[in-house]
Amino acid sequence: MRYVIVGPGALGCLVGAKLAQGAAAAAGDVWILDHDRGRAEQISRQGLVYEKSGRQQSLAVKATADPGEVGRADILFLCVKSVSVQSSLKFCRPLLQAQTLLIFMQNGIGHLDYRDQSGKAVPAFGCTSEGATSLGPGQVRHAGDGQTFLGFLDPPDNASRALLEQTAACMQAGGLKVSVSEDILTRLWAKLFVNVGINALTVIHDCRNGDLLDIAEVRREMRAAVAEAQEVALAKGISIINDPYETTVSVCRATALNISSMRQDVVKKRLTEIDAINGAVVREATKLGIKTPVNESLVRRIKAIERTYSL
Ligand code: KPL
Repeated sequence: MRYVIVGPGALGCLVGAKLAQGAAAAAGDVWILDHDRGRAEQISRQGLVYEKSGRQQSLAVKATADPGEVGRADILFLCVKSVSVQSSLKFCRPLLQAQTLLIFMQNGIGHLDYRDQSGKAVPAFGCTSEGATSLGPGQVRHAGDGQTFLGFLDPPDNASRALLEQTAACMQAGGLKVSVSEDILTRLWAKLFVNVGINALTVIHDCRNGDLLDIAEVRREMRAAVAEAQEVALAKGISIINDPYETTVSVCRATALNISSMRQDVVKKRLTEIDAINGAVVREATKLGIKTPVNESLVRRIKAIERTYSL
């Protein structure tokens, strides 16, 4: 079984490392496909460096910047940021064969429309509450345990379903908590609530996930942002499985030391996923005639920070 991870950021490295651990037992192979040739060469030499609780481990993977070298992908994890989905799909197009399972792993809901651009591949979606912090090229700190869900938005054929279950089993063998969900849309929204409540606020307050809980005013803003997203979800008929605010607080605690992906983006002066997270809530709310002032304000403040990059 050939697993290909496109985008070796924090999440891509975590998924790659865990698949490499799991695939070793299942005789699969793991490739990293990276548009950055220098980084691909470095990962090829050093492997993926996985750090947990202060201990580092290097996991051998193959890495390249040339899709032709990979040949084929049985399962392709698209771990790039939502802002890069379109260009990455073009980049890895040669690997997307009939029956390739293409798993979108973006935060937010902005990428859901791209499932029509999967070519011959079968689109699936994933979301995770694992805390992962990038430590450098191909290096990741597993900063907090979470749970990962994988699933299809459209009913799959039997072979694709079996492939997704096999993938989940491989990640489990690597030590992640992974389930195949029959209602991934609900899970994607459940993850959206968490990102709505955490990511932008960690940028605005320049803090780790856990620190958000220390200030009453910040907790109030988190609660209000999540409540707006919940109202939109309910109006759209999305099921709510757990209390969104309580879940957000639990994720803050479980990933207390993690630097959120949005804060990692801002530190590196990269465009953030604000449009796919709080921005998506605002867009959906507008269609439904619902007011979302807290999310609008979060979007405005993050965009103002992005504008300072060029100064
Ligand atoms: O998904 C995350 C992110 O940083 O994007 C959380 C769960 C908030 C962990 O940091």
